[in-house]
Amino acid sequence: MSKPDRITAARVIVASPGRNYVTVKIETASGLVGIGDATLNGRELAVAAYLTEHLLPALIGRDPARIEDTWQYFYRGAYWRRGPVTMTAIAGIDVALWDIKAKAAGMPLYQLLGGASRDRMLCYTHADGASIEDALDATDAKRQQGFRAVRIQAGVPGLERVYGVHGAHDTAAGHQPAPLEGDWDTAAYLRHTPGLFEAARTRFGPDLHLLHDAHHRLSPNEAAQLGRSLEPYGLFWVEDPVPAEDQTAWRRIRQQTTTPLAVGEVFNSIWDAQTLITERLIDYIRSTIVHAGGVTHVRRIAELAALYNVRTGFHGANDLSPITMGAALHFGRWAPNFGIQEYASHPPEAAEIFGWDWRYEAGDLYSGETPGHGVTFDEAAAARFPYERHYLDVNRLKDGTMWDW
Ligand code: EZ4
Ligand code: CO
Repeated sequence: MSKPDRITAARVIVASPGRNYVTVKIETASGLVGIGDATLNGRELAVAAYLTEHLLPALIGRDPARIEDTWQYFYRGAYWRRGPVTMTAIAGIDVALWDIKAKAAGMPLYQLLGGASRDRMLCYTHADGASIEDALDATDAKRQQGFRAVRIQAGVPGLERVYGVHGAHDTAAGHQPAPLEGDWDTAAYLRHTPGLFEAARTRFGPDLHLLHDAHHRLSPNEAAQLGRSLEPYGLFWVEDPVPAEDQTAWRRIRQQTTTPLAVGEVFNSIWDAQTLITERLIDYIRSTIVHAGGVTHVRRIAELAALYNVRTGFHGANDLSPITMGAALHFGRWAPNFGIQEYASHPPEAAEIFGWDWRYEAGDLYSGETPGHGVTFDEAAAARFPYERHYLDVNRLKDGTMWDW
């Protein structure tokens, strides 16, 4: 066996090309460079500090090929384990190390994972509008771009600022002082939403895959009502109907509706989904590489899911950097239980600091063939886009009660 390589430098770069992205860059003695995404939307600097102060110093001198041991060192080796900050930081390192290993092997990442199960990955994108008509016009525009699966969100009469319709965050330049606030009324939402999907089916016919994100706002019984009321329209899935940490709540939803269910974008560990998967309470697991400990840990989640006939439906909003999309597409190319990949395009300025070889075509995403995960990072260009504090919104009921966003 040849002499092991050695990690000589590791740093974290926070840049805001249209929105904040946290990038881990690792260099080795043999001259290899790997990059990983460690973006945690609205909490970016917490992950950057966790990396800079607590993980990266201990990485120097280690053999980059020992990905599993490095993962265990930072997960099992930590008394305070799990949580979104920790697992996103570990993911940034893990993906950079997979990038290095694949480059050292001269292979695209999917080959290291076990080779292709498919060459294209079905994706879904977002369409939204303040009214049902606007939301359906937006859906039609996506359909004309070739999308075969669309997540539709519409404004609810009487509500001023609804998730998915009115922008996820304030886009004004400079530091945002505090989160924007949305308003919420579950009864109004439950009355309005079936009409949205009835109109979508009427207008677009049976073939278009329709998805919807309830964004954690309902009780289990309300979620069951939503699922039942949408059954006539044959949705691909309803996502996050209830707050995601309450795994046993899903037993009631599952018993009451056949509408397919997806959850997991806020999970950071296999333990968050253990009951959901092993009791077959969901159809799609959405945990993805950046927030759930990297390729090394998400592979465990996907393998467990495969045993129980649960498929992947990875989170792919544009606050996950192009690196995560690159890695996710290699993963999806391999995963035997791949289901669908979320795809929302990145801000145009992101292309000034990231380069990628993955691509969208006619409703599908394709991974590239470049050795590694196929995404590059220009550190000098990143310096032109300094960090700006941005929050995700918060949400309140009409009477002012703090609610789930
Ligand atoms: O709210 O990525 O399905 N997608 C989503 C996203 C999430 C954001 C959080 O950073 O729910 O819009
Ligand atoms: Co979501």
